[in-house]
Amino acid sequence: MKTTTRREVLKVFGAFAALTSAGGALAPLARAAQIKPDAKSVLIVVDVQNCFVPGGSLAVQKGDEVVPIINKLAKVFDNVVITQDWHHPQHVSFASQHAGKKPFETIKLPYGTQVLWPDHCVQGTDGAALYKDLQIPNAQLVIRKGFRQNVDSYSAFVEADRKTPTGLAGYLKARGIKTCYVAGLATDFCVAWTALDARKAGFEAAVIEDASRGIDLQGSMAKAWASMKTAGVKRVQSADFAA
Ligand code: VGL
Ligand code: ZN
Repeated sequence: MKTTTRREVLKVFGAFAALTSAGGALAPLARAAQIKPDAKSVLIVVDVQNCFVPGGSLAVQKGDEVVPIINKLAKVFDNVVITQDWHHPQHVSFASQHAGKKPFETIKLPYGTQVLWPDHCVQGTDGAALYKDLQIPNAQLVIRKGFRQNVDSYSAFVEADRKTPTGLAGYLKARGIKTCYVAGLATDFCVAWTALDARKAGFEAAVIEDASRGIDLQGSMAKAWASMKTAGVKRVQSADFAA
């Protein structure tokens, strides 16, 4: 009986690697698998605002790194929607509104557990403005969320009471959109909730991982990716998109 030596196995593996690497014979196949957004796809750019980038009041680590990636991605989409976290000055999600409470602790509200945050994205302030380097002139809608004093909204589709729609699903459906690509800040909060609610509203959904950054509060990053996987949210990279 002929036994396959380690050397032979390595040789075969090496040949396959050469074929599939850039420029190899199979490279065109790999390229064909790339995502080409069409008229039925939308890029949802979540909360790329001053408060969430380094130096902001609720800074997401390396949050600014998503900006050049998103600017480039937005150019290949026919449809781009931008979200803005947009809170009442005494918003219920602010730790400052709850005596004895500190940021990142939780409280119970009528609609469930609420994480308390530092004051951020107060309506009309510089902190709530879109980050200056975000350049998406072709964006067609800016949707603001979390503007009611007593209800938060991580999701761009439904407020934290899980009942009140923002209108985004209706807008996208009326425009014939089938697939939502979600990117921005923060992966484990507003990006994840938006992608999960996109699925609930009947859209295909994917999160562009390297075009997003997370807060990662007590395992929230792993939890978010797990729930997204269960819900059928795809996990893609900016390099998967045809340039
Ligand atoms: C966000 C916490 C509080 C987000 C917004 O954009 O992910 N996180 N408000
Ligand atoms: Zn917020």
